[in-house]
Amino acid sequence: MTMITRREFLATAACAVAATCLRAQDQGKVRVALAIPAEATGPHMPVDFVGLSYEVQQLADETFFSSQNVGLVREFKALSSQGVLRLGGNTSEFAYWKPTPNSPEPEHPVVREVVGEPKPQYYAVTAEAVRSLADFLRATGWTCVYGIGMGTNTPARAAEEAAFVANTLGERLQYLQIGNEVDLFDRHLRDPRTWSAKTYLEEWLTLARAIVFRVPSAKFGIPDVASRASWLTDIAEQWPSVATPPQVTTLTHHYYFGGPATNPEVNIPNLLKPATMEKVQATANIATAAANKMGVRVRMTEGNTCYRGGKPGVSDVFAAALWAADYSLLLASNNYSGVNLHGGTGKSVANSVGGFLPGDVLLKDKGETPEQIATRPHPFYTPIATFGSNYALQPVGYGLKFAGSFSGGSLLRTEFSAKLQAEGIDATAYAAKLPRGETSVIILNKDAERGLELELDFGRGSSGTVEVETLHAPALDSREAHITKSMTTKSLKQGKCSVIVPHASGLRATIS
Ligand code: BDP
Repeated sequence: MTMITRREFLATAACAVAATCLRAQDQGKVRVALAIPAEATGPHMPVDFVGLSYEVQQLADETFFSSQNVGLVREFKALSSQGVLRLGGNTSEFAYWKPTPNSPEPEHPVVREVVGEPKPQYYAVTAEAVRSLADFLRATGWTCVYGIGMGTNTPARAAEEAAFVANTLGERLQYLQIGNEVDLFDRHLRDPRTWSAKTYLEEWLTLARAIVFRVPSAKFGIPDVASRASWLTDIAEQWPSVATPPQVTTLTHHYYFGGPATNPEVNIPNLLKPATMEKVQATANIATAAANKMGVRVRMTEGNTCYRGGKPGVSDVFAAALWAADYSLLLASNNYSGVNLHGGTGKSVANSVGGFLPGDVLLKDKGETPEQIATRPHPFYTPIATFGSNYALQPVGYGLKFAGSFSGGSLLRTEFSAKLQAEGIDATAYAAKLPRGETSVIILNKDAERGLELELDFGRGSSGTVEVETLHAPALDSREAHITKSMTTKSLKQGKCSVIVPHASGLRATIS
């Protein structure tokens, strides 16, 4: 038996009470039996599945990704002991490499200014910032997917930066990316008449080859599109005809459920309804088919609930936790190698979308005072919020963490989600064999009203105790989330146990 502190006891007791209240409010309970398969025939979920995405501009503050920034180090470690930090975003196109304090600023091309896209405000990424990043990665146990600009960069500068980054990050560098959301370059960075997956690939090869010349072992993720998954198909088709191809280990794309904040369609019911995940599945089908053709895996390197910085009341509430857990596990069951949810400081993300966050305007129009608005995380979707020098995991981050408990395991192939939805409840479920051999099931009851009573059948031969952990908050629109371990363990009876998953909550049952 594990000892728990008084504080933990009170938290757990409060949760048990809360869960009872929630159950009392459940409008009818749906009863379903789920038979957990014995064999893990599904994809392996890498230990570093969990990831975060930040703007490259975040590096302009050399003290941010630093081992001295203890609050941020703590939150990264709490989210995952082995995550992946991806640096990219719109601002990556306006970074220039500054190897020494005396290096002059290069000449920059003129680009079109478009509403919603970042203003062409150039800034330096210094050697000091990269050194500090390396220390931060060592302190957190994380690795990095490092974004080099494409929009306004030159092959010579890209190669020089890559060489320094590869050398300084060493094995903490997973791979490089060149260019962010290249499928949108026709808006402001390239000629819309000629820009395509084909012209992109030609340009990419020039930059990647310049990098490989300096860093022969360089690995790449490609193409980091915003939404056109068809570019992955195009690239996979063109790839066999590329002479001496650079080493691509991962196909990458982004995903935002919707946006911007002013869009009324971006709301909790739409975020959580099954049709949202059906669209995610459709994109995953395209992406994984392309990846299989190239013999690589897919990573969703940047995404979240609502683009242009998120929507208050949707991105920063408990609904986002359930969305993040469901989204991550759906991608894991599609053999994705990981998910990077976008966030960072309000300033860096505001700069990435043209200087301000539409969510702020929304709150102001609703009559919130600047003091009230300041209590919100900025950007609204950030998994880890910055409040002065304090950092705090947000609901969306708790959802990612909950899903991340399967990391290192192998998924069991099930039809659970279809079965639950056939019963008319908006719930999904996933199962995995964990690295130490335990079988674990995660049930996400996204339904706003109905509770679930599940009979989990682990098979007649199964015995042992069942540990239960819940993902919960008072309501879908609460600006909080909790992951709580139940104090009591249940025993399997003839391989079975029953659990109740109240509406708007998640539950993880693990047999040891
Ligand atoms: C993506 C950009 C990123 C933005 C984000 C957003 O890559 O820089 O911060 O959207 O709109 O398109 O919130």
